Amino acid sequence: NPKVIEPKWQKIWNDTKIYEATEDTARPKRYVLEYFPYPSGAAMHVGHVRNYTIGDAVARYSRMTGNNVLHPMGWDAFGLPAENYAIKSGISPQEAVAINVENFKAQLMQMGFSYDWSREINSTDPSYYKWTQWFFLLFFQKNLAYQRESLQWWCPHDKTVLANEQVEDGHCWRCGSLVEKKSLEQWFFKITDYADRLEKDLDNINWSESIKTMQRNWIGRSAGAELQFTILSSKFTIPVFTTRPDTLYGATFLVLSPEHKIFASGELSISKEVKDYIKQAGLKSEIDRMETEREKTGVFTGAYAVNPANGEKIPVWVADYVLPGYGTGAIMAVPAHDKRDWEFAKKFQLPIIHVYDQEGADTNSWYHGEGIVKNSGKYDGIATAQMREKIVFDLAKKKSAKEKINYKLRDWLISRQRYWGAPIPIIHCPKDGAVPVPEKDLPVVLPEVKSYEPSGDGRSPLANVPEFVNVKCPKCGGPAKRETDTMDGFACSSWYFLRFADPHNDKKPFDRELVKRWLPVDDYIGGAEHAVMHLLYARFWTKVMFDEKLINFDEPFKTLRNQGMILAPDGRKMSKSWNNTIEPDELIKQGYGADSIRLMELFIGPWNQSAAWSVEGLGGTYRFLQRTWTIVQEFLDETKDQRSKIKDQKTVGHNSELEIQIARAVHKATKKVSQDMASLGFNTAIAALMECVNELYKIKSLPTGQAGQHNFGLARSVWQENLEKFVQLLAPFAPHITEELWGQLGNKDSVHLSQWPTWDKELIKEQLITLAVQINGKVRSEILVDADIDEETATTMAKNDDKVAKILVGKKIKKTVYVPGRLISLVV
Ligand code: ANZ
Repeated sequence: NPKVIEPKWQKIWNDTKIYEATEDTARPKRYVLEYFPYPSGAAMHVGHVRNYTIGDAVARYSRMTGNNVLHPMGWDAFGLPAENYAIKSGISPQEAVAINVENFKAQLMQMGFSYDWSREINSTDPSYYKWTQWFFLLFFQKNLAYQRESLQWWCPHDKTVLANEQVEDGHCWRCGSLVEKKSLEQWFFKITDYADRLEKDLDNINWSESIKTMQRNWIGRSAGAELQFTILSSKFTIPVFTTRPDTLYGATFLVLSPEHKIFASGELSISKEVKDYIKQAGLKSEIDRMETEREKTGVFTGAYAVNPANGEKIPVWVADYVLPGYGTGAIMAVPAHDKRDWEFAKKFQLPIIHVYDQEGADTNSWYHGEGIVKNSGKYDGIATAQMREKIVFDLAKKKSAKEKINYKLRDWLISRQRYWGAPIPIIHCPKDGAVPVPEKDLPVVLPEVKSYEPSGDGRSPLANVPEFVNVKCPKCGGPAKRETDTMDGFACSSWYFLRFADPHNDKKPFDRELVKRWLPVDDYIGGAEHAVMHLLYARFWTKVMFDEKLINFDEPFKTLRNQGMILAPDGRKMSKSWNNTIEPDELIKQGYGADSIRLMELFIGPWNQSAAWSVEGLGGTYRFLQRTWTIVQEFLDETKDQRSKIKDQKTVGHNSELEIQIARAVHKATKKVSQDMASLGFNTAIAALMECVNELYKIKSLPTGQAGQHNFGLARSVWQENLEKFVQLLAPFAPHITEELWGQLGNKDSVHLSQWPTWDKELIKEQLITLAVQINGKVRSEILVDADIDEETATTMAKNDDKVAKILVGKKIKKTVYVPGRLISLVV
């Protein structure tokens, strides 16, 4: 009865603290981590549970195979939802988070996850965010945090700026509102300084290719050249970034972005038409401007530039398809080989010169790719790839070209004009500028406020708290004002995995030695939705800390495992709005128990693929546990007079066919489960355990000579030993029932701290089975093979069989079908 045994064991585990990572360094360490959750008010559903169940199975298996396991849990609790909830309900975010954490923790507890709760952390606790602020100051001192006025994505609904990563298709990632641009003084982390390493080091980590590709695309490394164009009758030169310097002779005009600094410099006398164009371009979203199908617009600036290759005079235009944030914000336009430039040239009747030939390409249109250079003076006749190197090399001598790597990655905007975040520890002094809060004054604690409503003018609600704002400058002692922006929640989650190694340290963010002992994280388990946010930011912080010698590794997560999603039974994503969520609380109330839910989470399909939840499936895992329970009870019952003797009796070899059969069934399962765990093959491991129980049921009922009796009495100690092993194999998946059975079988210590069973190769090798061999649907022969033979070997053996070989002479096999354990069918 799960309702009885599950809470009982949860309490005992909690009291005896068996899941705490220990100081013992004799065993190898293993750090298993699931993303620390956002404790929202909504209940956890079975989709969330899958993530934790996978992590827990890995942690438990690692523990039983001799590792000192760190498996911690904490709360990523800053952010907009708590604050919006506070605005609506009048409960402070502090209170709302406390309630949600309690609920969430109870939900995790009732699932029996093996967390080391002594290391619980909460990102909104001043003892935690003190160190988030400390890291901010470290970034500031290293010139990796800076403030700049810039046009920012602004969510008019949430009244805050958003990072690039938080704008999806022009909409706020959280509330879905159409975002706008607003010019504000903002804080940035200089992640671009690390772009090359963030890209290169992806090669050294064991992550899925799809996540690596997403990061690579996001970082957007692009190798090319920067070329200098001088503006006629001016001292100004305009650098352009191009990936195709080989097309320089085809550059028939320059295009500047409307935001280009030359327009504000006063170097050019600009017409009203240009001024107006610049003004209206600023109102368009970048997404619109990047839209390739859009009608091109632009205005001639009146200025001319000199092509550095041939000295020709080309016009300078302004157009909004050139973006301010990429490259140099100016391009050389090569209409013959670039679609946007082509459309622009066609519309404004600008010259078009093709500068390479390509087989099959139409010179009445634009084409791209590689070819043989033409119309390019002394370079004619060489390949474009060669041209790229030559032209840059030649122009470099005149200082009008250099090789250049560009990245799409932008600096990370981390300031938020909201209340519920870690305050940025900076004081603005009219005399000294931005002054860091001295370390001894950290944390800068969030003051209690009356209203959490953002002011809407781009300032956080903290700006309305004079006691908070008005301070003395730490440098000169004069009157100064505190920064009122708070940090993006992703700052807190960029280092939490380090804090778990030393969660209560009040002198430092963590002790270097402790971090060295536990990190990097061995298995990081979570969904793919964090690909270009958390997973990129955490890598960046780790590299900064590595450079600061705070830690001895520069990648935080060795192996990343992205689990597949659990869909609702209707095949749709589980969501409150569809009203199709399934919560474990409800299933537990119905009597299924956490163990059968956990089994279902893992048995439902390969761990990294999506699957729809099924109520029947849950019935299946529940029945499997009932059968497991029953067979052990029968055994205990029928041997109750000899319990103490059985437990002490060591089995030496196997003396009867019955003993061999019992042991073989369990050893076979031991091998399968152990091997599957290495590749997270939970579903196949559980299938093997189900099969094993079926076999044990068959074996126990083999005739014993005594009517109505099982044969437990004929092989007591072998039954004892193998039922114990079986219980151990099931323990990582169904921790409660196994703990109970383990105790009933006479063990004093927890099954979860027991040593993972081994298997006897000889014992399972001997097991041979007969496979039927069919040719065109007719059974032609039988072959004797190893029970766990793979398809390829089985097919080869079938073909080599004398009878089969004779029939196959001169025939071609069109198809083979292999039914494991039963037959091989050949179609000729
Ligand atoms: C000349 C040229 C000729 C180009 C040609 C392409 C093809 P990726 O690969 O994405 O890095 N570009 C540069 N800066 C830009 C900006 N701020 N806004 C819009 N476009 C910009 O692309 C680099 C190419 O994108 C550059 O190479 C430039 O056009 C354009 F046959 O220069 B190219």
